[in-house]
Amino acid sequence: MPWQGPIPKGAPVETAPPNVPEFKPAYSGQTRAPAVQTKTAFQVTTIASGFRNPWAIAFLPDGRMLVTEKPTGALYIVTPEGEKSPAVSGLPPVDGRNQGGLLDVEVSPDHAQSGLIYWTYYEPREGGNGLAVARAKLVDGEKPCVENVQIIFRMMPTLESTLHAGGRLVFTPDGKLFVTLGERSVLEGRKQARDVKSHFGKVVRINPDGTVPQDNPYLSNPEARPELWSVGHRNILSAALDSQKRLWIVEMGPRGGDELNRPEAGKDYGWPTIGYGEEYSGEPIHQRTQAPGMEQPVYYWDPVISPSGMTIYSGDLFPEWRDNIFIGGLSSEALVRLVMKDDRVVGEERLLTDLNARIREVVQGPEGALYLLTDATDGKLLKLTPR
Ligand SMILES: [Ca+2]
Repeated sequence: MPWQGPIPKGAPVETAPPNVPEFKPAYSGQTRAPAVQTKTAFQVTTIASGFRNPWAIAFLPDGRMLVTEKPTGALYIVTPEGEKSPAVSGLPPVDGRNQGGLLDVEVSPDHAQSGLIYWTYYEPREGGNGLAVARAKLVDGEKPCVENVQIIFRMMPTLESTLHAGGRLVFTPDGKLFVTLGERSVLEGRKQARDVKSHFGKVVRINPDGTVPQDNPYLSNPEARPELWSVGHRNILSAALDSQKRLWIVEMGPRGGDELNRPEAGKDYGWPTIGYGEEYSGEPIHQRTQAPGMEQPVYYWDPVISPSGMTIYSGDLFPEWRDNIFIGGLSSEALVRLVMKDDRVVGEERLLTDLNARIREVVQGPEGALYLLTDATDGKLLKLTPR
């Protein structure tokens, strides 16, 4: 349970009525934190455009960026000035329907020596599909390619769905790799979100070569998938480490019920048994919002923001933003900013609403600027700097 002290009062940024007014927060400040406003003047610069529904950005050590395109499965190298390489060749084919495709990309912490990059994608399989994590050596040049592609993790079981893949990758300073996994949306997948025999609706933790860390929390349960870190999630499209190197995630909820969580080893986050939303039809999903043995979200949104992408700011360009959580908003068409105190949300802001753009990704660049992707058939790579 997070800190229970008094939180500041004030009108929230959200003014629309909730979809599920009968669900009440478990504690004061769990939703609709007071609105706050950034004081630093800033500007938004378009670095590059023409990306077909881009999904993720990762920085190479020399300051260039890797950018993924979801439906096409294309990976590009983009200079800070916006010059785009030809698509990197050698990636395995993706199932690019709907929410599938090429998703996250990360640069290995030892990239300067190994040349390795990691990515997630919806993998076409015999009898269905599923999320996969691959790594390979990036070979630069006029026609960039990847060499020695290895699939290091496969979400199991195989099932047919073009929805809720999850797919964010986060390296930790102790040399592990977190992968966030969705529950596939279809009923058969949703039923497995709290089932330790399935990868659906989980955070998993692996070594960068795909092997299982020997201190993973479910290893003593012979029925459990050994990669599991936490269970009971819906669709995790946002994940980042804070200054203490702890993992935070945001889950895409149903109608109402997007959740900010800080997943801890071996804990159950309750989906689909508890939550704060309802079916898109208006039918109930949950009888209740709390249950023994299941964790409460740190914060939730109803109506939803539709989260995708996340960074916890640690740069020098915007001192007032340090340790704030930034989340891309799809349906909310905003960059959502959360001000934190002792692991509670004490302020919320919606930035960039004048762009009228779905924000898919937000990462901090090496110089402390924020870099964003808009989700559109002509998606843009944007940079946010002080004016
Ligand atoms: Ca939950």
